[in-house]
Amino acid sequence: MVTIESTRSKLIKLLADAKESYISGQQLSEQLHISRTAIWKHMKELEKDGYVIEAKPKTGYRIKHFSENVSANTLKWGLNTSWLGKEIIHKSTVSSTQLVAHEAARTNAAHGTVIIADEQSSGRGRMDRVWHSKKGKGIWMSVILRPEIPPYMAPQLTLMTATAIADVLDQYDGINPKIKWPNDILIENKKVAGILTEMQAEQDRIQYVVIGMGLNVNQADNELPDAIHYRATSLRKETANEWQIITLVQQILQAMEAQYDTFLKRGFSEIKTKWESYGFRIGEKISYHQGRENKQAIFSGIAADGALLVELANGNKEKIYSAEIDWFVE
Ligand code: BT5
Repeated sequence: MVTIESTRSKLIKLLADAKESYISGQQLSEQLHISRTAIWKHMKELEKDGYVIEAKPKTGYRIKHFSENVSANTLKWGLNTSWLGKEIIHKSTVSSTQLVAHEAARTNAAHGTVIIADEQSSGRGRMDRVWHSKKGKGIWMSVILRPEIPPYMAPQLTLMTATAIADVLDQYDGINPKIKWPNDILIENKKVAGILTEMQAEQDRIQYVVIGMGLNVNQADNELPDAIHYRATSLRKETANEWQIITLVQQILQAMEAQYDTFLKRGFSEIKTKWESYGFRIGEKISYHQGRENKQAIFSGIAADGALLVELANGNKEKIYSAEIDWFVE
C-alpha cells in the first residue's frame, strides 16, 4: 500500500512539475520503474480522485485540473511533513473520527496517522457534548500520536495543537484567532474550532493519544445550527470567501508537526509563550466557581502543566485545572 501511494504522489509530482507540457508514458514508466499499463491504471485512479488528466496519443499525459476533492491522495500531494500524515485514512461519513482513530490505534496504527472525514454523524466534544460536523463544510480530523512523555504532560498536547491551528489562521489577513483555555479557538469571540484530546495510558506511559480537531470552514450563516448560531462562526462567515479544505489541512499538519518536534526537543516553554500570545482574555479579570466558592481573579497565563494561572487580589497565584469559568467580567 505504501509503495502504491508513494508511486502515485511521485506521479502527480512529475506531472505537476511539467506544468503545461505533456510527459510521455515511456518517460513516466522509466522514472517510476513501472510498466506503461501500470501508469495508465494510476491515471484512472487519479481521475477517480478528481484530477482531470489529458492523455494525448503519441504525446503523453498532463494534468488539466488539480483535484479539490478531499482524499488521502489529494491531501498527501504537496503535504510537506516528514512523519505526520504519512498515513491518511479518509472517509466520506463516519460516526466520529475519534472512534475510527481509537480503533486504528488499538490495531497498531503508526504515530502520525491521520483520520479525516467529510461528515460525522456523531461528532463529539468533551464530556460527550455534540460536535456539529456538516458534510464537506469543515475539517473533522483526528491524529494518532505515540509520544514518549509521561501521561500528566498530555494536556500540553492540546495546547500545542491549539497553537498550531491559531498559527495557521493567523497568517490570513483579517483573521485574528484567540485561544480560549483550554481548547477553543475563537474569532471575534465566536468559536471556530475545538480540540478534543483522548489518551490511552498506563500509570507512567502513554500508549497513544488521539487529538481530534473540528474547524468550521465553509459553512454559510444559515448552515450553523440554531443551538450554536450565536456562539459559533466559520472561516467563510468571517471572510466572505470559500476556503480550500485541502490547503488548510496541509497547513495545520505542517504546523502541528513543527510544534510537536519543538515540544519534544526543547520542552513546553516555547509553545507556552506562543499559546499565551493568542490567549483569550489574558491579563483580564475572570470569575470562576471552585466547589461552592465563587472567585474573581486576573487570568495571568498558563502553567507548565497546562493549567490556567490566575492572580488573586491578595497577589497569590493559583492554578486552576477545571472550573466553571465566566470569561466576561466587567
Ligand atoms: C470541543 O469540545 O470543542 C471539541 C470538539 C472536537 C471535535 C473534533 S471533530 C474531529 C474529532 N471527532 C470528534 O468526534 N470530535 C473531534 P467542547 O469544548 O466540549 O465543546 C463542545 C461545544 O461546542 C458544544 O456543546 C457546542 O456548544 C459547541 N459546538 C458544537 N459544534 C460546534 C461547531 N461546529 N462549531 C462551534 N461550536 C460548536
